[in-house]
Amino acid sequence: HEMKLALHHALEEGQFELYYQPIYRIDGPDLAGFEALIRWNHPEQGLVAPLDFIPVAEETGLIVPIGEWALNEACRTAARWPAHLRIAVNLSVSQFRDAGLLDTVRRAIESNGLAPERLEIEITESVFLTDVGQSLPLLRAMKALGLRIAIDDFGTGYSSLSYLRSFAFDKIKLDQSFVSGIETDAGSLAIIRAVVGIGSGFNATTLAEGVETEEQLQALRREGFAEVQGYLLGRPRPVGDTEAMIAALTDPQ
Ligand code: G
Ligand code: G
Ligand code: MN
Ligand code: NA
Repeated sequence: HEMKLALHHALEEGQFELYYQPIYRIDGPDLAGFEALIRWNHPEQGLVAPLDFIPVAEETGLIVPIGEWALNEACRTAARWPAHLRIAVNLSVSQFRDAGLLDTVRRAIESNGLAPERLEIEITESVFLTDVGQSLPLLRAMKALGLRIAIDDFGTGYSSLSYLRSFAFDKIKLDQSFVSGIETDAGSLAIIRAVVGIGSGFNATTLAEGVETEEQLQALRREGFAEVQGYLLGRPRPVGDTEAMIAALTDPQ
């Protein structure tokens, strides 16, 4: 249909762009890296958010070439940053049905000369709802390449916790809905504490998403979260702004 043609055209015409949102270690706070978030520069509609086109890309299979572009662009960009900065890239569950995914990931790091431990793959827990027989070996193969694997939007999916035993995630990204309730809602605080326990028990880094206030940041620090991301610390920005920010941090003047 129309949207499929438009997305195909967008890829050929270079209308996709990556924005980068900073991720901080909560102590310091020190910059740990960035999450790459795709945008579509539509010639008439302007900047289109991923929720308005990623679902169609998934249904039509175009997520495979679009995802390959995003992965390569993120690795190409991060390869010129200081080596202590990581790059996180989101993968849709539907990308795990593509037999070429592992080769795509390997090519993205090798052709851009990015040290594999600098790349973090973000995947939601729904990857464990379907096709576990295919996605689990793929996750393990990616880890064997030296990449880090993060579970995204943690706590919002439909799967049970049992998948945590079947794969050693490097990071747990707690969904922002729990962060927004941290001061007002005893249930959110209880979940935040439980996730700190899960992270320490599974040796996974804990990251809280959607941090918007100083009070939330302080509560997360007090509860022992390791990393934070959110509008309080920095919004997703284009590559030029992102690299100006990196330069200002690393350049003594
Ligand atoms: O940036 P927000 O920026 O609106 O992102 C919305 C959603 O889009 C998030 O759930 C994120 O995981 C997803 N997303 C952003 N960039 C990409 C991408 O490059 N590939 C895939 N598959 N999903 C992405
Ligand atoms: O699903 P994923 O976590 O990959 O997507 C992150 C989404 O959250 C993106 O759309 C991003 O723009 C958005 N986001 C990042 N920080 C904040 C924040 O502090 N508040 C809100 N409301 N959204 C945020
Ligand atoms: Mn994400
Ligand atoms: Na998320």
